[in-house]
Amino acid sequence: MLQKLVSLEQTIHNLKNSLTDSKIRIEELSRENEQTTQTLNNLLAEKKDKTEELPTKNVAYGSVYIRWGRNECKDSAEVIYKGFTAGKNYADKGSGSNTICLPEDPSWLNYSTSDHPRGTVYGTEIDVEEPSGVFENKVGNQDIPCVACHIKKGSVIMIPGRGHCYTGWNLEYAGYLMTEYHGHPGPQNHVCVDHHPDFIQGGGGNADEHILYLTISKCGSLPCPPYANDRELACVVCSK
Ligand SMILES: [Ca+2]
Ligand SMILES: [Ca+2]
Repeated sequence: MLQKLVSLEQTIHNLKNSLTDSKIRIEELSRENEQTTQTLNNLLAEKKDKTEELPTKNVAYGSVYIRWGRNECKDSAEVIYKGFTAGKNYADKGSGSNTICLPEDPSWLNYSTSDHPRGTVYGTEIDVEEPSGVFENKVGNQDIPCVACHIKKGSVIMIPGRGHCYTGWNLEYAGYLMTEYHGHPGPQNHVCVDHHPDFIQGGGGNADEHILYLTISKCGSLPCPPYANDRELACVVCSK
C-alpha cells in the first residue's frame, strides 16, 4: 500500500513538472504568435499606404491615337489638338515617308527662309474616282483634317484588314486603309482614314501634292480566301 502511495506521489510530481513545461511552451508560442501578428500588421499597413498613394499622385494615364480625316474625337475621348493631315509630295523620291498630323496652331523655334537642302511637307488630299463605291460621301480631291485623341484606356491598336473590333475591344473609329499610289516614286506608310471624313474648307480643288489612295489586297503570298483580289481594305482603331 505504501509502495503504491509513493508511486502515485511520483506520478503526480511528474505530471506537475510536465504541466509546468507545457505552460512555459504555451507562453513561448503565444509570444511568437504576437510577434508574427505584429509583423503581418506592419506589412499590411505598409501596403495600404502605398495603395493610397496612387490616386493622390494624379498620374496621367491612357493612350493616344490620331483620327485621320476627322476633326473631332469621339465623345469619350479628349481632343489633344486638331490639325491638317500632311506628308511628302507624291512626286518626291525623298522627304519623310510617314503621314503626319500638323496642328492648326503651329508654334516656331528658330527658322530661316532659305534654299538650303530641306525635306518638304504638303497638305493631304484624297484621290478616288467618284463614286468611289467605298466612301459613303464624295471625297475625291478633298483636303482632309486630323485630330489627336487621348483616351483613359491602357491600350489602343489600329488593325488593318478589319472593319470591326474583336470581342472585348471598344471601337474608336472605323475607316479605310490608305497610302501612296503604287506607281509613284516614293513610298508612304499606311494610315487608317475615317470612313466618313471631314474636309478642310476650300480644299476641294485638285492640288495633287501629298495624296492618299485606297489600298487593295493582292492574292499570292497573301492567302485568298480569307483575302480577296483587288478589294479595298478596311481598318479599325480599337481600345481596351
Ligand atoms: Ca484638294
Ligand atoms: Ca487629286
